[in-house]
Amino acid sequence: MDKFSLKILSTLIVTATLLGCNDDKKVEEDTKPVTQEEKKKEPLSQPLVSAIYTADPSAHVFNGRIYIYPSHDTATGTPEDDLGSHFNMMDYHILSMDAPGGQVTDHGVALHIKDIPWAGRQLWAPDAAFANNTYYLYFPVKNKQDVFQIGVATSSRPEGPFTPEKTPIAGSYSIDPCVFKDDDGRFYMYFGGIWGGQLQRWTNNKYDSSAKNLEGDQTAVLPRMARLSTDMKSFAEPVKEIKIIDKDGKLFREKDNDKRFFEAAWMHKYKGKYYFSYSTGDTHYINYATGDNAYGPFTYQGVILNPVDGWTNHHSIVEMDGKWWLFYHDVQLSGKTHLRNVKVTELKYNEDGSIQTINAYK
Ligand code: FUB
Repeated sequence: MDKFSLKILSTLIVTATLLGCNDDKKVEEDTKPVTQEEKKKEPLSQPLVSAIYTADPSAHVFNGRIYIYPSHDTATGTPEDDLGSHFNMMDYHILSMDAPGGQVTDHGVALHIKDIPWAGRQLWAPDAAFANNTYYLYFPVKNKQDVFQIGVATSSRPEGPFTPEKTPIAGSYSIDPCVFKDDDGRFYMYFGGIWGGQLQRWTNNKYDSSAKNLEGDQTAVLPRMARLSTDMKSFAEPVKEIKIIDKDGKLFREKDNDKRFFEAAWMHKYKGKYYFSYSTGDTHYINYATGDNAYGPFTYQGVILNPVDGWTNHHSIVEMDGKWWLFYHDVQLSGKTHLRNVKVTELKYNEDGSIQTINAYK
């Protein structure tokens, strides 16, 4: 079968699947026709699930199985705006599989916004960790004053259901938590996202609702981090900025928007080095920078993932049985930027520890 016939066949399968999908009934009316340009593109990987829309995949290996903690995109009809109001998610579904390429299980609703007492709207990109014989789900959501904070919920099982704490993590703000366990057993949370993620409104850990997006020569907003207490529900230290520097030791400016941090922090360790990766948002790259300890500074190295279809680019990196995997998303199923689908592909390192850049389309 040639590539074009394959594309038609996969479109038919996807359409048939979506027609059978109860959860996102507005999918059909929201789906745009595939453009001529898209017809030419062959995706590197296929969506892991197609019965629901999923995004922002944070993957972890728990008990020899891969668990994916994604956002659950839904077509709520919320009008699109520059603050991302159309990303109006209400719950989380955890996915799992034996290994990349294996059958994917959707474990159903793991946490719903109605069960989070302090939540207002928009459950965005979550992450998870295991400690104290407990699974912790970390999630950003706007509080009732419309300010993003980060909450935590617990479960005895990696797939949930999760029970949320009654209040957000004290001192937390903005979006996209990534919780990283270092080799000494300490856990750190990396977080933040500018523009709709509100990070530009936080200076010295104080909120200013009138703060504007930065411009031009201004030093770009820096991502944040804090070590977690052993209870995994609080910060053990004040939130700090993380420096991402170029090879000359200089911080990026806002106009360096193909390199500066925007959102979607992820931390992993490879051969003793700390790899801090992130999305550049409006230029749509997943970039990385490396450092010698969990606090940085991190020196910019390059691009992990080139832009994908859709506005957002968001990822996680996980090792299983000696191979490394990049989880990411695009909008293959819907063509709509707020109705995404998670995917996985292998990630490879060069001998010198640099990461081989991935193109999501052949
Ligand atoms: O899914 C909502 C937001 O879009 C995430 O928090 C960002 O990282 C971007 O993917």
